[in-house]
Amino acid sequence: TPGTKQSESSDYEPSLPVTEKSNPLTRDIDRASPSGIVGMLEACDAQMFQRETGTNYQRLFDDQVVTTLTEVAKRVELILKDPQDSLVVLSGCGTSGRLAFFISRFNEALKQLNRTLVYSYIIAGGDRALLSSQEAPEDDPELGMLSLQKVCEGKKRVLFIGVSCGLSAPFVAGQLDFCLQHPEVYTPVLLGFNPTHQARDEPIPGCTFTFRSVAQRLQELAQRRKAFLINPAVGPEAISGSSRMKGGSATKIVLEVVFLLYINKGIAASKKTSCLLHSGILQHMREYERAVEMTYQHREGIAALVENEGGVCYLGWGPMAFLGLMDASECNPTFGAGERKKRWRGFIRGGYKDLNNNEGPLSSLGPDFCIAHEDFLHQVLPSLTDRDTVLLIYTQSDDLHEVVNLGRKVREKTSNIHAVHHRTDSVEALLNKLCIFDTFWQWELSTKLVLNAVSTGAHILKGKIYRNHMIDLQVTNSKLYRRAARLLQKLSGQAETECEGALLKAIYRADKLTEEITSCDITAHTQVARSAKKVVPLALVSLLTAHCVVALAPSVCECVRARGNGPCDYKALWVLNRTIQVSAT
Ligand code: S6P
Repeated sequence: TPGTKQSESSDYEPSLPVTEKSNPLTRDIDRASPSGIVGMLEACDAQMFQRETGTNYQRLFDDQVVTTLTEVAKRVELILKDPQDSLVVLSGCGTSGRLAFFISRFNEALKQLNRTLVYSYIIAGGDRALLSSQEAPEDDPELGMLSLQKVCEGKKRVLFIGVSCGLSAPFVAGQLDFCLQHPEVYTPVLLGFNPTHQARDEPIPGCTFTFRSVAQRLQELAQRRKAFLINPAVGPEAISGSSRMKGGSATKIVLEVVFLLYINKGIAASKKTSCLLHSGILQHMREYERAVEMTYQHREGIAALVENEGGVCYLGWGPMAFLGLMDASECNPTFGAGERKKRWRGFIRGGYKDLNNNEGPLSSLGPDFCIAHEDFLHQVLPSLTDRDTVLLIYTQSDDLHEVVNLGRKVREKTSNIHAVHHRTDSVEALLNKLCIFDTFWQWELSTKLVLNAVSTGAHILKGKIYRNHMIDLQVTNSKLYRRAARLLQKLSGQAETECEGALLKAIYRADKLTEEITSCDITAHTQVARSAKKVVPLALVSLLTAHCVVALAPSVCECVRARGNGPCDYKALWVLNRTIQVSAT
């Protein structure tokens, strides 16, 4: 089975796919100091490159994975050689879709080489999902299929790369199924980080296939190189299920090592043998590994950024700025971070002109979609205080006068201003612009890791995480609904039916489960959950405190801790709830 070796005897939480397991390395991350948090994230990220683990899952550096990447690289080359009527389409939901967009910027590199642009992206929910959480379209396979059809209209050869870290998104399954039905045009590639047998097998309403059945069909075709499966395990996420972290980083690494083969110094891959391609891929992967190591050499600097109280703004220049927009947009669904004054926001120098997205300016959708530095100056700067943090993100290629000018304006309002700055001292890299490409991709990865660490760490310190689980997740699609139900079971120790019942009561704000509620399907539940707040905390507290006065706990983690591992400490919970009620009023 691609993705797995023979035995998994030493596996833990065997019923869960790798991407949903809780990572033993971060079990106490909620109690760690800022520096301790960053240290744990470092250990987790290092797992991406681990050659040998006790679990026997296929890994990034495994021969079979690198060979598949080599084959995919050859398909990319065919398209680059004959770009008329051809396309490489990258697609995904949430973070995977944002990375599809980000990586499709390889077009910029092709532009510099005077080559025809071949990369295109699809994100579930359209471009607004680049900047905000749109979790529902993830469940819609037909939408996936239709959007693929639209992008590929008139094309004769398409290399479709569907990214779903958990091998779970119906949106991507619909697209892959469509590719399998039209092999004369489409070569499907599936990228994710679970072995095939752990792909999601839940029925998809209105479909005859599940994600797993699609993955299995791909696997059969992969033997004849008519489809490709890239699914190494990179270890469980630092925060369970948060695939924006390692899943996102590994997506970036895997796709870039393939695409880089044709950019680097303009060497045509056709002149390279399979063996050279193979070693080129390995070499790039090692460079990314080194970039990760070098990033965490700044552990204390990153840790200092983790301690922030108010709002956080990322002000970025160049492509790197999108990483700020991406990280900020992910805080809301991941941690339930929504309070206006404590918002995470990202800004890019020239706004939509610099973003260069398919649908153009989206500012009319509301203030959260105003993303230019100008917008920051008008909307945010006037009310900025010392409690707020501003992080400048730039490289040596950006206009340093501009950086300094904006930095000065911010400094008048808050002393909490910091920078992620990349530069190279290599003369060769400075002289040869093509050479700098490698460095750029690694700078981007490094920036992504820093921002992920800052936002994840800050929310841990704010009490949004219990052990390594996000408690206040939004239950806005079927994957998150299932994850929430599982989490309730794990933390309350109660039976599946009780937990799902408590979840539904919290979604519908109901004392009893009526037939009207229980007869609805998950899609309907998640639609209602979209406008309900603190669903999981409420369900959990109600499961834990049968007779307590229950408030909507701002830090439900304290409630769970009060319970400890033994019987519920009702007195502690009651006192805690009183405190919460008093502080709330
Ligand atoms: C995860 C993030 C989500 C996922 C999305 C797609 O941290 O909040 O938006 O990216 O659910 O997941 P997957 O497994 O299909 O890549």
